[in-house]
Amino acid sequence: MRGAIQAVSLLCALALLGAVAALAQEKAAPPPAGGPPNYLPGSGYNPRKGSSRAAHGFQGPSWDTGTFPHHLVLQDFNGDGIPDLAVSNAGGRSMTVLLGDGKGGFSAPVHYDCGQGPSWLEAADLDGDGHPDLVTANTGAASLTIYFGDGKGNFGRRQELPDILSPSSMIAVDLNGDKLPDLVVAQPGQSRIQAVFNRGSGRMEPGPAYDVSAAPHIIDYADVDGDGRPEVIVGSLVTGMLHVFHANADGTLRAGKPLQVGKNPHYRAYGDFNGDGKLDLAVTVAGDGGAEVYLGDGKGDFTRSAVLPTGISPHGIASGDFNGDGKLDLAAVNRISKDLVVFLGDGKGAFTAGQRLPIGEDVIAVAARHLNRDAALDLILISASTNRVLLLKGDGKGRFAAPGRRV
Ligand SMILES: [Ca+2]
Ligand SMILES: [Ca+2]
Ligand SMILES: [Ca+2]
Ligand SMILES: [Ca+2]
Repeated sequence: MRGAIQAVSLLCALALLGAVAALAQEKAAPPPAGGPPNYLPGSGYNPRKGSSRAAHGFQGPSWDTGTFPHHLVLQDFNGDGIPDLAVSNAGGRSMTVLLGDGKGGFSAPVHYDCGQGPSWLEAADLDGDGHPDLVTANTGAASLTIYFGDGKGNFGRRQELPDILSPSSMIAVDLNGDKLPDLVVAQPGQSRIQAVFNRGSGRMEPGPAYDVSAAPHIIDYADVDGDGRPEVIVGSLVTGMLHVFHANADGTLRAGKPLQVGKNPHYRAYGDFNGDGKLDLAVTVAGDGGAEVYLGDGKGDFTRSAVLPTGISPHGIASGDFNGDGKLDLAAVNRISKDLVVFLGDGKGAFTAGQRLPIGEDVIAVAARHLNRDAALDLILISASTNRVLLLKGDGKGRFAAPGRRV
């Protein structure tokens, strides 16, 4: 277990620094051979002092977060039809909420206190009042913090759920078909995932845990076998396995066939990349400096169709049709080479390298959305070296730039 904790703390989330401290003050190990460290000297990020804005980083619209933003969600919090943004700040004890203005910008950031080291957050209507709520997974505090939204963009009432060990990543998904979103948490310190059931009105109750291989990190869900029920998928940083779990009618999970991918898998993007109506996936493999594309057979099996060189230490990845040809494309961000790279899909499962845009910052996550009124998808990035949200506007032809700058 010690090895797993150390590996996670180095390979992925500075977020897990808090967890490491909490878990008997495990001593930090040197970077593993062949694996990328989380941060490099000169990267601008100092886990002890927080970070400072890089002199030559991203020049464009940005919004401040708390220390070490690690994950973002986009959802409409105030019901105006425009996506809003929430970010978990893993280096401290806060989350940041920004309301979209529909012109590609956001309101002034509002910061909310939560438990120590929130490496993750999710948005879901947990209490069933029709308004999205926010949950942070507090790695250092071994807890979840729930904020109930008022539908106007404010998050007032707060509830703590203690004794959720080392939560590093989390999804909100209805496991048992009662239409109430439940939670599933990845627990790298325990090498397992744990369900947290929604018993109504936002009352959350810890459920069973399921073993996975060492250092599970990013968890999400997708209906990979096409039966209309979600599969829960979690990637192991150490083994490179994507563990797939099928949900039973009562909300318990059963392990399906795992998928072996490359080294240190991080974020995934889902979509039908070859147009056969079956869900496919792309995953960043940080230790290999790439992203891998797997085509689904609609029954839960996947075959690798592409290995895409992204850059050094890719984490975030997003899919969308960036050039308007009706075929899904990919964008990935690299933490150590500090850039964004776009791959254009051919609609058959292959991709060609497109734009490579230097950002000059430790960009850790990315999401693709329509943030203004044009037809082109835009990108939101979070920078862990300057603690801010960055905006890149799409030109609809597959390229991105800071607004006001040439694409
Ligand atoms: Ca909104
Ligand atoms: Ca709600
Ligand atoms: Ca497909
Ligand atoms: Ca396309």
